[in-house]
Amino acid sequence: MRKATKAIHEGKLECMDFGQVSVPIFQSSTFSFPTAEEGAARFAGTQEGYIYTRLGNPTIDALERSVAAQENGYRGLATASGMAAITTVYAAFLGKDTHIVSTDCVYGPSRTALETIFRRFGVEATFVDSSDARNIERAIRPDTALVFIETPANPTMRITDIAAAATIARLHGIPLAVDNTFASPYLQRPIEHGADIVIHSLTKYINGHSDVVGGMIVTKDEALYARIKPVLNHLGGTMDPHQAWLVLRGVQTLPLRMEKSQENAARMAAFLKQHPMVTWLNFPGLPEHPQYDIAKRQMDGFGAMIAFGVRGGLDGGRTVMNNVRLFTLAVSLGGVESLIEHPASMTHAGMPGTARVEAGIMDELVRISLGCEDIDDLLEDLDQALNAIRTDGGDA
Ligand code: LCS
Repeated sequence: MRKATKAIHEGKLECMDFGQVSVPIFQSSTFSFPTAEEGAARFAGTQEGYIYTRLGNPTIDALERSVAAQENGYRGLATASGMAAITTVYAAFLGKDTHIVSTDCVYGPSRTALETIFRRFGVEATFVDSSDARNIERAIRPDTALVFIETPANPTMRITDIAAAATIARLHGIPLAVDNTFASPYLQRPIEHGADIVIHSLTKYINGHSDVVGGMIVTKDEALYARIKPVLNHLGGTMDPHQAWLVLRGVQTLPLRMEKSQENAARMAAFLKQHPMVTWLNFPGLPEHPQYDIAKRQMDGFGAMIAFGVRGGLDGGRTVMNNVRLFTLAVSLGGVESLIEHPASMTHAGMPGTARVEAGIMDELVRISLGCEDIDDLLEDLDQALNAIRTDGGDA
């Protein structure tokens, strides 16, 4: 099956067939055993069958199979949130006296969790600009146990060469995990480029309707799955069946939404590029983007996220955010509605200011997530909000 077909048809239930077209919600926390012997056999792993929803559930399984198939991975593990997916992967590979190499401009809490919680458990972290993969190589130490990259990165839109990172990690025998949230499997499948683990915040494009928080871990093979699954089950950051059902509903239109959103983003990037109030623009679909060639090689499209700066710096950005009428001023991304936010004071406010600037997250950076509205309405809205800088904000 091709990817748009997979999005709709993978992950159907193979049991209990009443002819249902949609996957039912198995809103049951526990499952009965026909006999004591069978209950014991299910616990021993010698007999297939559900036990308890934290350990497995048919609705959640359907979503795991859907996303794993779209990523061309072995299997998926659904989690309560994207952060539960990330911290579960950290916990599966990191411990006392181990070290992680991570992209510096990852989603703020992915970095803060390492610098605060995991540091208390004796984990050391080095954050590098992984858009030059040689920086990953230079940061690897004998105790490095995980390489974690995010590409495109939130919010700078820097791109990391997944194949180059995978070659380096493999050479040192270290697993490579990739946060694929910004691209979604429709535009990028890291396992095809040599990654071992793919992580998603399902909250974003995969669900796509700004009504669910969820996450997913997809592994390349059975051994990695077997290593991560007990960690997830014991730490308990698992998904709920109703949550899984909502995401199963959303994922079926991922290809349609992604096509429309990225078409809107390309039009918006061209518009912002020539706007007199815009001082700089980061969008991987522009040939002047520093990693345009890498993005072109490893992605099937450039996505729908744009970062930019405006005349008047932070004050100018504030004016834009306070003057939009159609764009919604809110964090998150990847929904059908277009959003605008300010990373330095919102999503990435937990990072120390110096680390933020080093990672390219300037105070003036404004981030937009393009949704599926009519592009002309979006262009008119941002144009009037940008033009408000002339009278209202900054030094313009
Ligand atoms: N990974 C990336 C790349 C993200 O952008 C986010 C959330 C997460 C992981 C965490 O996922 P969650 O636990 O929220 O499902 N990013 C957000 C953002 O940029 N604004 O609000 C949330």
